[in-house]
Amino acid sequence: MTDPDAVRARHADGPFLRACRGLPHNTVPVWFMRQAGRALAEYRAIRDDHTFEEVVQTPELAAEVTLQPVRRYGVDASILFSDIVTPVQALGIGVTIKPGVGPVIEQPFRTAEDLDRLRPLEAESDLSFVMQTVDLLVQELPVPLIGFAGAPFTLASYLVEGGPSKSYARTKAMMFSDELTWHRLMDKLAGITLASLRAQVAHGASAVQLFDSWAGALNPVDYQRYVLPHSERILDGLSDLEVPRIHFGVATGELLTLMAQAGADVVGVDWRVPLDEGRRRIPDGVGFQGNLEPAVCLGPWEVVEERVRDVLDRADGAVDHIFNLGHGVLPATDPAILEQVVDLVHREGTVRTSEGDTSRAPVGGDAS
Ligand code: 1CP
Repeated sequence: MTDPDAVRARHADGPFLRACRGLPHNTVPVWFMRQAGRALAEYRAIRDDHTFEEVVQTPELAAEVTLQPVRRYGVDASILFSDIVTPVQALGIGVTIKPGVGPVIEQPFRTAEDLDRLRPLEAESDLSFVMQTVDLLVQELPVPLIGFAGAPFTLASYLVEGGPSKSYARTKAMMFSDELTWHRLMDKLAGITLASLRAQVAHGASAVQLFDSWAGALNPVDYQRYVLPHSERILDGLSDLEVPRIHFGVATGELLTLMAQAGADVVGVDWRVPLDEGRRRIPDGVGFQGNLEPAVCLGPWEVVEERVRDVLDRADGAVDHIFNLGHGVLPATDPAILEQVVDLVHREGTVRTSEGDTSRAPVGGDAS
């Protein structure tokens, strides 16, 4: 295993980690949520011969798929190829990733007794294939690796609904009708997520992203009561590791302030919120990431170009802005468009370095 601190030191001066820490840098960093898999023909070629689970559980394949978008797009950060349900799958909860659907749970969680099926995660052994993937990646990656995990609410939504959902009715039914069981479930999931993220960092991930993809289904009052304490426990539980913590969810315009308060160093802004408005909702000292609408990338380049410029204008050269989509890459996206987006952001994105307006306290580590 490569020394994880040496790996992080190697990447510390790159624009992605400097932006996460609010430190001056020359180019606006850019990466894309769901950049691995999805749109790339080279990913589909691997998937023609292997199931999703086989790719995730074979370190050489998972590392290759993680590297593909770095080679193709020239992004400033990579994200581990895995899934938010991988840890619970490793604990023996029957989960299948169905092509075109997403995670499907064999026996959904509906009662207090179901919680007995979730034991604590021993990340080194339960997720040994993930740790081996991280070990391989940090040796060869030219850019920092972002580790990730699902936040408790989003994981609970899959376990309780049994698969993807639009209304989260069963999840909310448990939340409102059996608060004790709800908090016990969230507590167990928070422990699993924290163990997974800490292990990814121990193996050399330079930053982590906590995906609370479906938290936007909640209003701020319910988010604060039923979700925030658990996500806060995870983010707080990572603070001693001194890696930037990114916190993102879809349609979370009304939750941005709370998601920052949960302990994030950077908050991901969904595409529905104008980025300047999103930034106003995020407290000073916390960076922001986003937020080109993914579907715009299905349009002609002239439209994409105009929207990329709009995102850059709204970010206003902030030293703590990381360019990204406002949710994941859509499968039908032409990779050539994403390549052009990266070029445009690197060419035209400017970072203001004047004091006062954008500088902020660094996140742990070497602040020099
Ligand atoms: O580049 C990357 O991001 C690749 C690694 C990755 C990540 C970070 C995958 C591979 N999944 C995820 C996170 C993930 N998985 C999230 C959070 C990000 C988001 O909001 O998009 C979520 C909600 C999931 C759950 C999931 N897994 C879905 C969504 C289902 C739904 O409810 O709408 C799907 C389709 C999957 C399967 C999956 N995971 C990853 C890929 C490439 C795929 C497609 C599977 C295939 O190739 O057949």
